[in-house]
Amino acid sequence: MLARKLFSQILILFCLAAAITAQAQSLPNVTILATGGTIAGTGATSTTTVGYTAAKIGVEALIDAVPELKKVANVKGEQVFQIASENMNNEYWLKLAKRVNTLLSQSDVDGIVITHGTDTIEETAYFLDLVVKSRKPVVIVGAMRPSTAISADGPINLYNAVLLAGSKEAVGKGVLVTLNDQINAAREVTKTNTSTLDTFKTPELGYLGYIQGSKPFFYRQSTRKHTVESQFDVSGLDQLPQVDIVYGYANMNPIALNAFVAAGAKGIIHAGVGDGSLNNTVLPSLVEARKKGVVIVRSSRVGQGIVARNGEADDDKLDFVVSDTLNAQKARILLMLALTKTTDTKEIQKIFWEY
Ligand code: DAS
Repeated sequence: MLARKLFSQILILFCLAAAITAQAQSLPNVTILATGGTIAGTGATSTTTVGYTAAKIGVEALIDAVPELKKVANVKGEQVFQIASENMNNEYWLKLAKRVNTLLSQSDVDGIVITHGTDTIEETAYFLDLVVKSRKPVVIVGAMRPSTAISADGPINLYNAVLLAGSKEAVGKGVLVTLNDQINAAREVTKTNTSTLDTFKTPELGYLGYIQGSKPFFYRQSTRKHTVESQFDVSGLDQLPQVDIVYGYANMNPIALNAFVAAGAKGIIHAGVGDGSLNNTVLPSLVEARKKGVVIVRSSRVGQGIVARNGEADDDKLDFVVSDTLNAQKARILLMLALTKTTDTKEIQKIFWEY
């Protein structure tokens, strides 16, 4: 009698184990790479939504705070670094990109989520969009409220990011940014509000899609080169060329520009007024910089629209490049990577029209 009871208990345990294994095998394997930011932030009280400290909570605590993750993926966590993302730099980018590519080359990794501060999410996303060597989903996620706040947005954003990174719909779409149930493309996404939950938008060109009821919905995709179509490879790099940004405004002067060039900048992004217009006070310094071999890219501080080649300046004569629709911070990223390949301005202009 006892033996029969024991046998049936063992059988039940075996069936349970088999069911759990089957469920785990049916779920995608998603690795969460944590880098800091508000999503890992803590405030003094539950109503502290400004003046909190970013980058305090580790990846395991972020995962433990959302037990629902286990329903949508087999999740592993790694703390790559722990910073407020205003402190992001090229060294962190290279470290992150190399780790992403190593993990994505493994057959037991189906997708990656990167938790990140919101201040430079759009830059990290675009950098990775240009250097990730896989079609597998890479989803970057942040939060606008710290984890300790009432209605913190981090947990639901992380849940959405993990289900998106494990979805077949996200395969081949390039690096994605998701917060607030919205899905944005890395190339065009930008932070549009200093503090609201819906801050990440793709003004004019629009979201790629939404996440609703634990399911991603796509309505368009980027037409520019990214990930496996990209010629850029950081595997052998331990630094990136210095490229700086000069901001255009009324009554501008060339002091900052001259300082960047003197400090050894290999490229300058000029975030001009309007359609990338150049103030007469800085044009001579730009010409001088170009003569020294510094590559000049005309972008715009406006943020939307195409910077027309030979529109507000004779780019053919000046041997300048135009940024197409890339804002200054994204143009800087593309120029840095382009300079790892060539200093030929005709080649670089082609790159700005392809990526
Ligand atoms: N300082 C911001 C950052 O780390 C906090 C955030 O919004 O994530 O980008």
